[in-house]
Amino acid sequence: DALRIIDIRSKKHGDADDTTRRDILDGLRSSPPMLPTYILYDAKGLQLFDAITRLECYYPFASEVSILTQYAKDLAASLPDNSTVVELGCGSLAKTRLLLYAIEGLRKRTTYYALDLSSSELKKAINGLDHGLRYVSVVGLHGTYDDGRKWLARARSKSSGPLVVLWLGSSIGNLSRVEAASFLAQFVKESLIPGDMFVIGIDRRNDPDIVWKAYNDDLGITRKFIFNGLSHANRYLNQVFRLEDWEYEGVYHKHEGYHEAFYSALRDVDLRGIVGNDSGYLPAGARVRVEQSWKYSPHETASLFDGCGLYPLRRWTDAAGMYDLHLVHV
Ligand code: AVJ
Repeated sequence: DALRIIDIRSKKHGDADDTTRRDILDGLRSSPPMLPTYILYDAKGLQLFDAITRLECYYPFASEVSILTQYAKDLAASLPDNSTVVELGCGSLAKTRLLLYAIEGLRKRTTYYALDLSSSELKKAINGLDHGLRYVSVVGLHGTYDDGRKWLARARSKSSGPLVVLWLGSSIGNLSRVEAASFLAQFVKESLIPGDMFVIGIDRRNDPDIVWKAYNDDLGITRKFIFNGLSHANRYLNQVFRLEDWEYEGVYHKHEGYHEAFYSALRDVDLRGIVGNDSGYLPAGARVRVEQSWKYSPHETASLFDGCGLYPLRRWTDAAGMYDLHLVHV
């Protein structure tokens, strides 16, 4: 079987680079200053994230793996026959393969579309699947979430089979609660029809110390992952960030329920030349946010789904009760 990867990017090459550059500058000009979270996910970033998932302290991954290990068959059985499954941000496919082989085991004809930002990592991930899949056909989609949503809206109008959107890893946590609700609502409105489903992994509001440790490991892998974002940003900004001017700082806001990752300036940093105004002057101690990881109580999850027209069908939880995999439908 030839490896199929479809390039669905709306912006390519130079245009995509211009957008990234503009997103970075807009972020630095805003107050408080920030960098776009997607800057963390170049090929190197995906590899470092993969290293994070092997850390014992990064429990969301282990929890989701344990849920899929135990319940993949149950989940596969809950999916319709002849469905099209589209995964947002498939990464290394380490977790998804558990579901794909469960679907295969039940002999349910399924087309699986793996969407990700890095085509090289996508190729590796798909190649890494064994060739034992006969009922499940695998196709890569190279693009952003937005590209994926638009592609899905077009696919939806062409096919009448059921669609299942797979969004694992509590990646929904990288959006604020309001953004998460409108992201899901936009999918429901533009790309899905009644009967279509979402499978979403969501991390709970766990013990604050445990959450903090998940993002502040002793080996410094998370630090490397976050710092790689600065190196990635540097490729768009003529190397303006000197890595030695910055430190990684992770803060868990327990009342609001989110972890926040910052670059914190170790000394005064002057980026006015590139930012174009005074907001480019970052005094020692200034923080540039790059990521938020929001956590959900069962009540918050229920109102998230309720608010965007998604109805809960099933929920699978790990033994420690820290993480849920939700099956919801439109
Ligand atoms: C894969 C986006 C869900 O926010 O928990 C892990 C990324 N960042 N450690 C998360 C991440 C730092 C992760 N997501």
